[in-house]
Amino acid sequence: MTNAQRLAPTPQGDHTLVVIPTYNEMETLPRLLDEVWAQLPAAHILIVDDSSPDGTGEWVDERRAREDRLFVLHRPAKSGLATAYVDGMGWAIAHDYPFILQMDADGSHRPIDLPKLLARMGGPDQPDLVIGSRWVAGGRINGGSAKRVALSKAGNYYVHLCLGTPVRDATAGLRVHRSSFLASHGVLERVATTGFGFQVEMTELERSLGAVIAEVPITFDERVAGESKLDSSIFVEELAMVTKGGLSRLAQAARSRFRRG
Ligand SMILES: Nc1nc2c(ncn2[C@@H]2O[C@H](COP(=O)(O)OP(=O)(O)OP(=O)(O)O)[C@@H](O)[C@H]2O)c(=O)[nH]1
Ligand SMILES: [Mg+2]
Repeated sequence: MTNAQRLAPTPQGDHTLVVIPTYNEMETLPRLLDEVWAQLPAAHILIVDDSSPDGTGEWVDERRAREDRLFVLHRPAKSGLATAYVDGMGWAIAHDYPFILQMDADGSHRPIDLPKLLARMGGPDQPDLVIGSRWVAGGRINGGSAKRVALSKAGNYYVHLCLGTPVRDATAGLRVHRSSFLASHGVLERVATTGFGFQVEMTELERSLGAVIAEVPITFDERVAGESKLDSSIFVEELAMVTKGGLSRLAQAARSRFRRG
């Protein structure tokens, strides 16, 4: 066991890199960083910015000049949430952070929930993945339109039906990953999605590779400002991926029934 594997996260954020992908999040990011550090003063934060036209990346460069807990990956063009996370998590592993906390920049994920996620990561069952869940007891969506609630519920039901994923919120975007698990199983190299299907794909990859998964309740707030980057092509990609996974599960079950005779 390496040193990094023996370390436990602390509720202050020691040994933890918070990865935040951004595309035009100037309205929310400055306040968010202060709120994250108010909860996790020891955490480092990595922003993965895709040359946001609103200047988010330049703002991060300026803030970095007087903040040694802040890092940035500048990418030349908008390339999707999935590759932003893959690049950010790869950076975390390369820089020896034992725990990677992923969160959105738009105010949907409450910094006040973060110590709870890290505390769970340090639990006796040593989870490899902790999901901030809207759909376990105590979790909820605050101010969500009926459409948002229905989409999240239906999405999770469909994921469960097709893939059998045994978690309540497989589409959640607030999570903590154990770096040693991601690195030793080459999880990031296996990611195929480009958009929001990423959350479901990561859950399925980690589960199928034997990860111990825990869920803790969180309150998810509707985006507080700025514009959504979620469009229908991303939704279609996720739907296609889950359906394909479901069909291959059915085919596998049929093959093993056939073999048993
Ligand atoms: N670097 C990068 N970040 C992205 C990209 N697309 C989305 N993001 C960021 O990923 C996070 C989640 O995106 P959102 O647009 O909030 O997606 P959502 O939460 O499903 O949709 P909303 O209803 O608008 O909240 C935000 O911090 C975005 O700025 C991208 O292509 N590149
Ligand atoms: Mg959002």
